[in-house]
Amino acid sequence: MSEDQKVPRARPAWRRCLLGVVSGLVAGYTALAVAELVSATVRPQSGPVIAVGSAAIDRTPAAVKDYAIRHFGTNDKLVLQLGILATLTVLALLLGVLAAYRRRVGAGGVLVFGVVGAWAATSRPDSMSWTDALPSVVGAVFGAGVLYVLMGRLGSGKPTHTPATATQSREDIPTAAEPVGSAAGTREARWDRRGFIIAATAAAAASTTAGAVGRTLNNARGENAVASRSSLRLPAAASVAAPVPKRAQLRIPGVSPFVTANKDFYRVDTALVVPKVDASTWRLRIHGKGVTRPMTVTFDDLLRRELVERHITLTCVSNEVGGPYVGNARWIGVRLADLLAECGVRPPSEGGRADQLVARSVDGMTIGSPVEDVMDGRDALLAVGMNGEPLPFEHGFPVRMLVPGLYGYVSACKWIENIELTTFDAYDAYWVKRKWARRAPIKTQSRIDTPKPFARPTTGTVMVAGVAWAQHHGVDRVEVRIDDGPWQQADLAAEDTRDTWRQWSFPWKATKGGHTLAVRATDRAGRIQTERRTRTVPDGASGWHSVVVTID
Ligand SMILES: Nc1nc2c(c(=O)[nH]1)N[C@H]1C(S)=C(S)[C@@H](COP(=O)(O)O)O[C@H]1N2
Ligand SMILES: [Mo]
Repeated sequence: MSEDQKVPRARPAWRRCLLGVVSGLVAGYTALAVAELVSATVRPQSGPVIAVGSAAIDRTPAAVKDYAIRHFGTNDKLVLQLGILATLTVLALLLGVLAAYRRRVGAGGVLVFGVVGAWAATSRPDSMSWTDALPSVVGAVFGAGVLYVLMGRLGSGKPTHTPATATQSREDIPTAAEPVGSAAGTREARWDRRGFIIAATAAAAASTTAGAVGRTLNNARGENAVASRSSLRLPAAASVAAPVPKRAQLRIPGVSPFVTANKDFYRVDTALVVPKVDASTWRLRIHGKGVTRPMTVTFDDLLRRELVERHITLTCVSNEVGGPYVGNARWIGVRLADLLAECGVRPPSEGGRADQLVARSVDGMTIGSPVEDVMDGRDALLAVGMNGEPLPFEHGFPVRMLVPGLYGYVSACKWIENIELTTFDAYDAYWVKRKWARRAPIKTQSRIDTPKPFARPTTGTVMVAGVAWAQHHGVDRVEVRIDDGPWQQADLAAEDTRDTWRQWSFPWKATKGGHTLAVRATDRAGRIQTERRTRTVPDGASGWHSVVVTID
């Protein structure tokens, strides 16, 4: 028998594939929307995209993370989430096509992704409960259900010329809802176009509503935290920061301001969702080796203590030579060394048993600092304020740590909730497990802020200016070199403290043509910033910053 005789309306394969694609996308959309809604009742971090994204961040090798930070900067997280969404879209579409031919297998595939999401969510360090699995699982069940139902509207995918082979699965038997093909004897059900469109539209519309409600609830979730921050009035510091010397701030356009505004302060962390911690329920526990009197403090306890105010320049180990991940702020907080001493902690130099202080944040980050540095008299702080306001959520509200002279990843734990005294031998913190150094004092560095690379100033005097830092040592000298000429001394702005950066400037009698400007700093111990270029991994970039300009 010939085919045209048997099957008047043989459906072309491409159309079946297309309907599979559409179904896969609707099913994937449903799964994510339902997951969003469920995550709002569990916690925002339990959603599959966030959970898988966070798991990916944790598993990213140092070199890749470094690459991501270098190329996407603070947008690295957005890029990651978009990448996950793009991957899920492709997978949904493939599962849809698969389902068009193997309905159960396709739907089962959606469930597998639910399991992956659930596993990622429950294995997060900040996951406290199996309920973190729910968004992925419930989302996947709905997604699989939608795919299964939509495929039911397609009818059989089996070749049309096998009327008598009897190998069809049960799915091929047309149901009442599926109009049977007009040709007698064929098992090919005509597809239920109307039913498909209705089901797909209904699923998409319901998902949009569910997703929007989930989003709204998730966004409203931090309400208590937001209220606890906006109602907060920080008490005045008992020990105020010495006023910044007038001459610490040069009047040169293009140079980084001495104090970095909160909105301009760089942000580096692994949090895909910024933790919103309610200050009124926040607690910090201090315990561990050599702690004879473990302590738990509330936020009010901290505010009742003597508050100190200091300018401290924070730097990220991921900052490239000439890079932007450095900022200076006026912090207010309590002296961490005092708290530790009250707990009975002694530094190793005085016989203390713990040489490492491990700070842990509410999102499971661990940051290890040398106890010796924290207790050697420098202004290591549990900070509660930044530039005259409570810490912004992005910068660690309600409390973060800061230790002048140490890169952020070994000192500056945001959203801190736990401090454990231990040893470097006994425990490796988060970044150390990922190939970064155990100990990482900030390297002496200098940066040319102006002129910008490839700028084209005109002849005459060009102001070359920037910042230099050598936290907790202090910057004593900055020199500039034009092309292969001699190093020439730059003018240093007044020093605030040795824990802050220093602006510098150099009036350059510029001549026509292309020039390379380089800068180097010398710290108070007389150490000249090394020319030797190193990568940021494992303990911070070194080398000289240089800028190429053309004078017209
Ligand atoms: N909880 C938490 N704290 C963290 C981090 C993080 O990922 N999570 N990153 C650290 C790093 S690498 C740096 S450089 C500083 C950056 O602080 P900022 O974002 O306020 O500039 O925070 C540190 N504290
Ligand atoms: Mo960092």
